[in-house]
Parts: sequence; structure tokens; C-alpha cells
Amino acid sequence: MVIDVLRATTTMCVALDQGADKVIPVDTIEECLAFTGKENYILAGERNGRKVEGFHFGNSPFEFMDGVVKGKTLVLTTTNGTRAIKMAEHSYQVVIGGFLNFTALTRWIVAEGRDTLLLCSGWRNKFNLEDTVFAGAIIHHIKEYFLVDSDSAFAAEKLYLNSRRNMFHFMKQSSHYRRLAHLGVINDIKYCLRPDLTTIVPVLKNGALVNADHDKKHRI
Ligand code: 3SL
Repeated sequence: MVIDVLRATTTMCVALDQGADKVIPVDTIEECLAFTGKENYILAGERNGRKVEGFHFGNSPFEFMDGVVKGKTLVLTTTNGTRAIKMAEHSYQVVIGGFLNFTALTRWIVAEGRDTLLLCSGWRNKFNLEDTVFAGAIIHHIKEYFLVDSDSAFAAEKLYLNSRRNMFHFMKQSSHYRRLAHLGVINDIKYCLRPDLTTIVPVLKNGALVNADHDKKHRI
């Protein structure tokens, strides 16, 4: 599972929940631009939190609401999240999410019943608080179904348990809070911490994220 709670994997869930056909994660701005002019394709992405010049949208979950992505393919590049997905793309299966699809995600992981790696995107190859806390939340809720035996999993769960009563307050101590606050998008952070707004479970199929249910229907 790839985690970029603030904001990439949250935004991807929103886009699919709002009816996007699929979300294609790409590594670079150039790869994204290669889709320019394709009918029903939307280019989106950020670097250091700011919308990439010339793209339709940035990486705020709010930009993908109000029907703008319905029936469209979203091509997205972000500083860390899409990079992490590309790193993981040769795994048996890649699933993504955030607090907004938390319960659906945990149910899906338990139902799959496979060894699961929680890949935190972090910030520019470094540890970050928000993805680790989210990984801790996942671990806390599914650990009875798995053998969890690593110090990082233990530490992530402790961070989650220490922060869960007031997650937003805790996140104020993170470097990404300061970055996003500087850009004036604190409401994005609040939104990204809201639990269970959707039951969508995005999985990677042939290089694009689609809802797992949708994928199952197409296999039957
Ligand atoms: O790095 C990423 O993938 C982004 O989610 C970062 S930001 O929240 O859009 O700045």
C-alpha cells in the first residue's frame, strides 16, 4: 500500500470517487505533458505544493469535486506520492488511500490476506509524520490478522495512538503542515484527516488507478 495522506493519495481517492475513469500516476512533469490535448484527459500535479504551470489542476482534493473529473482520465504527478507509486508498481498489487477511505482500505487488506508493505511516501526521501501516523492507524486496526514484527511498525502505531484524539493538533507539528499552511491550504489538511468519506479502494491496473470493485466487475 502506498501512503501520501497530505495530499496525493487522498486526492486520487477523491477523483475516483467523483467519477474519474482512472488516475494515471506519472513521475515527471514531462511524462504528464505527453498527454496534452488527448480528449477527456486532465493534467494535474504539483511541485513543492504548488500547481505546475500549464496544468489544469494542482493537487488539492477540492479541485476534483463538482463533476470536473467525471468520465475523465486524470494524469497526475506529485513531488512524492506518485513517485512512491511508480517505485511500487512492480509489486503483486498496489493499493492506495488515506483517512477518507480508511475502513474500506483496511477491510480490503484483510480480505486479500497477503503480506502487505506500507510504503510511506515521506518528503523528498525523508521520514514524515503524517504518512507514518496513517501507517500506524492501519497497523493498529489490522494487526490481529497479520504477524507484525518490526520496530518501524511498532513506532508508527505508538505515534498513531498518541495522536488519534486530536490528529489535526498533532499534525501542526509536521513540516508539511507548515509548507501547506504557508500556501494557505489548511482546509486541505483538515479534509485529508477526515475519516471514511468514501468506500473507494484504488488499485493499480496496467499503470492506472481504478476502483477495486470496478476492476472486479470487469474481470467477471
Ligand atoms: O508530495 C506529494 O505527493 C504531495 O502530496 C505533496 S503536496 O501536499 O501536494 O504538497
